[in-house]
Amino acid sequence: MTLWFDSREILINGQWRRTADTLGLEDPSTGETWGEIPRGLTSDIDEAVAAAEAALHGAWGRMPAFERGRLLARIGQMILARADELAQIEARDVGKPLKQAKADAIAMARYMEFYAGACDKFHGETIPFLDGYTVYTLREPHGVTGHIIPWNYPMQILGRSVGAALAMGNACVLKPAEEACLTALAFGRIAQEAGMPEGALNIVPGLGEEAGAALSAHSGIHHISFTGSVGVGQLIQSAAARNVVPVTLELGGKSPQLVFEDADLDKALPFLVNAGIQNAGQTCSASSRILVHRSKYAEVVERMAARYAGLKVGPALADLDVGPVISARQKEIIEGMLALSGDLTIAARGQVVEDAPKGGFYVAPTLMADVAAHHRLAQDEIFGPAQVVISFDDDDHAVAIANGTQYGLVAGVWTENGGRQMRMAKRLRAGQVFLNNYGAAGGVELPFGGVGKSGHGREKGFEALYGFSVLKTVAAHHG
Ligand code: TXE
Repeated sequence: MTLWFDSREILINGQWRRTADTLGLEDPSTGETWGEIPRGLTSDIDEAVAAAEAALHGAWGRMPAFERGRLLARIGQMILARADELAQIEARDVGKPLKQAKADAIAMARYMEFYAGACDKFHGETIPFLDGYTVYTLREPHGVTGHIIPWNYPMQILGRSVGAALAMGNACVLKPAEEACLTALAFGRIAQEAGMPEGALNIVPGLGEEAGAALSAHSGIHHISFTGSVGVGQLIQSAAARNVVPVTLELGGKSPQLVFEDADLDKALPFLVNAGIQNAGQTCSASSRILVHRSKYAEVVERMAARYAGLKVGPALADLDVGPVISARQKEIIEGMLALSGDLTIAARGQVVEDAPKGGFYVAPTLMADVAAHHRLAQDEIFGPAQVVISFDDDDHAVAIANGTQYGLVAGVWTENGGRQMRMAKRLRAGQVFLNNYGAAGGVELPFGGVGKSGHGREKGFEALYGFSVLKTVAAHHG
């Protein structure tokens, strides 16, 4: 595959340039290194933050809100026009099946469209106050925002985070993941072609402990948004605390789907399985726990197992059900966790296709049954194509299991009983609850984020604009 841009270049102040050192670019489908990406260092981050600060006082800072909207809309259109090409790049870089990569490209465009329309519609208000005063609020950008994103959904996570931040007039410094940064670099090229003023968007890939740590600890940033592991989220929050800057953390989960005795199983089944194996299970909102009422347990396990047995795993560009996982390290972590399944029933496994390249990072999807709610595999994020099925006796029991992990990102509920739907929506400890669906087709309009160790703050939808702006109160006394 030939890229239309130089993958070794970073974007600072509207200029593309190489870094002192590079990192290898690995193809998860083959395990082969096929190129190089930049290794951003502290000095590059310093420069990017300075460029972003300068942009706030330059053309970007002066750009009217509706012009920002036009710019984001243009970027959205250009992404759509190149969606196939971006999908090819993402599939190769992340290892995700082409169809899923295409959906991600379209979602990135949708974020641009959504936030384009929001730029000039998100504003302050006037507040009735004492006689002789006029009081109003201004919604202002934080200033320089840092964005550290992972490798699992580079386009979607970039879109939701950078899209909302730019919409509010922030100047961004983006540190994509070292495992997959190509579409972020492509986004930078597109944004520039669309007319992004210099310094408004700076992109510096690099290692987490170098470029990422430098960005999160930088005293020149005014907000940081992070999606990734709990451990790194804790580091980011500590770094942000030292500079007293707000932080948005999205840290994954152990999201359940609850299947009650009156569930429409024909409707539920595709969601039960897809939410576990999509993107090889490397999804923050993956539904890795399926909780089933005892009366339906055997049937659900049997029907999920039948689907698992038909799952085909292979190279991203072959566009099968499941691609490889991102890296040899991630494969090792997942297999290490699955090795803990000795006391469980393996209900079914998917198949790695025979002609899958031997060096690729393939993991056979695994469905585990008869799992106790406190088992490690039912408590810890696996971040691979694996699900556990747990039985429950009644509604209270289901809620206790569902809420019984350290996470709280997403929950799905399958029941035809309207009263139970409403009760569950209130009782489940999660940032998003889906009733008789799961994931709502991505839904860029729907606020997203967690409670507990899943993080805090909300991205996506209109709600994100609160997080990426700061309120100023103006009180005028005029007698
Ligand atoms: O994540 P990291 P990893 C979870 C999932 C997975 C585990 C490890 O359970 O198995 O995390 O994945 C940057 N300072 N999720 O190791 O390290 C890094 O460069 C600043 C859940 O890939 O958290 C990358 O850009 N930044 C998840 C980003 O953080 C640092 C998505 C994510 O990497 C840093 C990914 C540091 N010290 C993993 N160290 C989700 N919520 O969707 C790393 N980074």
